[in-house]
Amino acid sequence: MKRLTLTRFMIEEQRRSGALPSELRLLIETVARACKTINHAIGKGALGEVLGSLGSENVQGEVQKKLDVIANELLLEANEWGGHLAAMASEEMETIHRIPNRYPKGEYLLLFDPIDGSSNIDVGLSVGTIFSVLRAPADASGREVTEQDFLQRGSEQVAAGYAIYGPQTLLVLTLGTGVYEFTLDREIGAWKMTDGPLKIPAGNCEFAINSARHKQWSPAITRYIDERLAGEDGPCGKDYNMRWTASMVADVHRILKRGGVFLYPADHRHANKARLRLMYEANPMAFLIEQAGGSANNGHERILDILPTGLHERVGVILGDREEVETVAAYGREALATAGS
Ligand code: AFP
Repeated sequence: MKRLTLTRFMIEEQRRSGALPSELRLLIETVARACKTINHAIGKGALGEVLGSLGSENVQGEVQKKLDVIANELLLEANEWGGHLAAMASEEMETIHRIPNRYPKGEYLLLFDPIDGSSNIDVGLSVGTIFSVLRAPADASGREVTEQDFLQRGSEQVAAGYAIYGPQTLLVLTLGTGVYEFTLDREIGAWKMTDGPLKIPAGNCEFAINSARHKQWSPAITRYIDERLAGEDGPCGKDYNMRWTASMVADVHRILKRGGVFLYPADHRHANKARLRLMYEANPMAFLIEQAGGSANNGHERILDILPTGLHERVGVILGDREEVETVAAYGREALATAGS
């Protein structure tokens, strides 16, 4: 079966819609090439001396794994000379990375979590790279790009995707016209389309949540999970399954392929305490999920509508099957109405 390569897919998309600028196509090609290099580094494992921690902490106060830093450097080096970008931002860097003056600047902003799920690296579980592309403000071409230029709603994204470094090496991408999956042909190093346009299958009774955090849950989340744990004897009338990989990329990919819902709610006791980062985790995943017919909110507000106040802002995330996500939001509205009455 002849499969489209990523390059041919994007060139044909460019011809079909005329809406895919060459600069954006070349940016995605560059990111995809960097993900191949990251995949190679991860695949070496202990043999490549790339496992374990550095002993340092990142801006999030999280222990940095060697591969967090390696992957971050690979993405910066691959993307800073191409002329597509005005600047980059990463989970691993406190502030933005401007394009050095020795290189031409472009009109896009690239944000990424270089290794998502890094706590899984040393134990051989799937991890990934998440990326998001925004346009730099029109007036930015005549001045230095600032962090403020990145603080755009997720609905402004022009592309988003992730790579998964697992049993297969996958790249899942949206350019705003559907979600497409590419598998790395490791023999020739080409990304080949293996699925798409992806649509989240409805009715899969499967939820992903870290149940150890139940003390953080609001009454609405607790009600939603308790009902699913009650299974066919409870109000759902059917049994549910649970999965938690501690790698958002892996959980989101499972949902895109077979349905279900992912929940990492904000801490109910301290509304500003959440785990996942808005700009380079929640926003790109929300864009992909919505493009595949699903929903993504923070329990009451659509993720892609949130106006960021900081580069590393965190947010509660409920995403996946539209009906399940809406059920959680409805329980939240009911809980608010009850509390207010
Ligand atoms: P790390 O990259 O620090 O491992 O965090 C992964 C993650 O951001 C996301 O991919 C997971 O869904 C979530 O954190 C797992 O959080 P818990 O470790 O609290 O389950």
